[in-house]
Amino acid sequence: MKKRVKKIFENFKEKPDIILIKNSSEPFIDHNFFYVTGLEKGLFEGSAAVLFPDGNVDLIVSKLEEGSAGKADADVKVYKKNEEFYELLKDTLGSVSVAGLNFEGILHRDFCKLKDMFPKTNFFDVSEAFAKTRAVKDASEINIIKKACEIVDKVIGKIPEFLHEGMFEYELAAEIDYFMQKNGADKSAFETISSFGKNTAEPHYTHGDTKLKKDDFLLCDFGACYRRYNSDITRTFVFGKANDKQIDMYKTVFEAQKIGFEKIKPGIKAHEVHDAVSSYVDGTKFKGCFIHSTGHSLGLAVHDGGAGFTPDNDVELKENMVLTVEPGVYIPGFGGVRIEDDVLIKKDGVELLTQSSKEFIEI
Ligand SMILES: [Mn+2]
Repeated sequence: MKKRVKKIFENFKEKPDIILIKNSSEPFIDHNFFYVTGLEKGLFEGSAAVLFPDGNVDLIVSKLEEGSAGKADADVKVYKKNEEFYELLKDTLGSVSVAGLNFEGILHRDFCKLKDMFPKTNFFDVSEAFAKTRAVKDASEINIIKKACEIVDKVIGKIPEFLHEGMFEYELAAEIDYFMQKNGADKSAFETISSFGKNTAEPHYTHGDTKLKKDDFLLCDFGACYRRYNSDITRTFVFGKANDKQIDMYKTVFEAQKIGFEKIKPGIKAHEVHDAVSSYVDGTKFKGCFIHSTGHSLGLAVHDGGAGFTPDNDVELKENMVLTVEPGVYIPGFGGVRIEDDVLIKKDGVELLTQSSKEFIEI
């Protein structure tokens, strides 16, 4: 993990003396804490990691995390009472003059406390350096993400068995979540989307008590969280016989995704992928029906920052970035189609990490 810490410091023109990662209580736990420690188990509420330019890491953790923290390649300091935490932090930071903080991860209350405690220290935001470093995955991260993708592929294969006429959306969501864990996921990466009929036209609908009817669309969008890394997949089906409009929508999205895959390569800008995909959809009868961005970076967070395929993202694509490619077409009151896969950027294109079939639509 020392390599990762050094890489973060390399992403600055003017380096800070140290970087401090400070966790609060769930859900305000910084993913970067796990990025720099590689720790897979433990909650680490109220913990801190202090990073040094030579790659060394000091951890300050509560007594109840002492065992878990011991697995990290770091110097571990343990506190029992809150005041002890701040004493240990003072010892570790000493009189640093420039300290980096993740402004996207620290509570404002904690920031104020730090400013009071260290009035001579200049704190600045290092969130971009973290995002930039984390966007390019190392070999161990790629292996873990591949496993998270294998899990969702297995579940997609099971979906036809789960379905029966009249079932509720929440029942399908429960089956998906259960089978992810049964196949090794630690948990769902996010609240599973399982939508039927016209609900499929709402991209971020989760699930409710709509019943599955014959010839309706059904859309499943879910991910597995495995050893803290996430996968994310979407498939859309018709339960029964697809009509011409449904087939047209599906073919358009299928083609749009292919255009995205073909466009992706190191050296181009992230928005170019989105531009290619959205202009294709806008050249069909479904103009204006693709209402979100083409994809996002994937990693410790489901929306990992850094390299998303959004209309305004100028970030240059690099080898070993992992992103989703997920075009969609949505018609309010009728339904929507989205197809999503996870890709690894290689020297001359993409490797598909999720490999579930999408040739079929009727189930
Ligand atoms: Mn996604």
